Amino acid sequence: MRIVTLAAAQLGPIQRAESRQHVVARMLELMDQAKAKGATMILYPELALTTFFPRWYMEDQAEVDAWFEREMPNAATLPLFERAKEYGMAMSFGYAELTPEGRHFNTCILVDRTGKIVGKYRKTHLPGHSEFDTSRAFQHLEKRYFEPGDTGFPVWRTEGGLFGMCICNDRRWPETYRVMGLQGVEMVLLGYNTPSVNSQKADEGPEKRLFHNRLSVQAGAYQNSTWVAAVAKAGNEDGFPLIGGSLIVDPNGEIVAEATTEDDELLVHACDLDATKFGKATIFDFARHRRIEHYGRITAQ
Ligand code: CDT
Repeated sequence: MRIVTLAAAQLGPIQRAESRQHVVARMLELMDQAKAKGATMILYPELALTTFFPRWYMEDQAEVDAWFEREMPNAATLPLFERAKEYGMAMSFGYAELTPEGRHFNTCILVDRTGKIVGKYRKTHLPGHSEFDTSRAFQHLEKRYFEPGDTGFPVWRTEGGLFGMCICNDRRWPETYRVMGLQGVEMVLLGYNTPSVNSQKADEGPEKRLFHNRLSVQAGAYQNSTWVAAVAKAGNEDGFPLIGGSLIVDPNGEIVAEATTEDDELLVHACDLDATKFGKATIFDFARHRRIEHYGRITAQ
């Protein structure tokens, strides 16, 4: 057995006025709980340090850039790195990244138990739109504030296994998991901020959105025989609700832990990475069973 005791650390709402320091204090509280439960790795959501700012329309680039991190770790996040290292706990969280070249990405990192950043992923599938859209009940301006990621979907060998990352909307795309699956991924880590209602379809509410969340994550896990952990930022941010429903899914596609609140909430599960082996050697032995001669359209325009 190769056990990674994973803590999926759901965050409740973060209001627009809430400081990074206050959010980091909440994250540290969850990390303390994770340590007490024997976790060796902790996963936090997409854009974990701030409110989901892409719902706000901004024209002033300085105002936009204030939501971004210019370095990692920085003064606000250093306590996370220090505590995780003290606990010997690996860690992953999402944040808005502003590079020295002035590029903007929706990013997440994987930090090993010694505090070293061993992996960085930049969100590929950016949902939403880039201009103010009067037809929507609320805005989702990821295409305005970020450029599509330039990393692809690598996997990293660390903590005794093969880990991959993706972010929120990426989880709805089978290609996301398959590209990592083809590299032998054993655990996919992802965070999300998903509005509880569809801004363009009033009859699509939280039940349907939670169903699509489970469906995407369970299918990705099963079809690639990998663990997948998906962790929400949940609850009501300044009047805009986000679903909870954080979950850990095993390589059979079965849910082994699921959040019940829309607040800060910790799920802990001992994930055996060796449980990925059976599916990878049988029904999803890609080398034996894939028929790539029929898959060309997937990468054609
Ligand atoms: N953050 C993020 O990617 N949210 C999207 C909302 C889609 S609706 C524009 C998601 O796929 O959950």
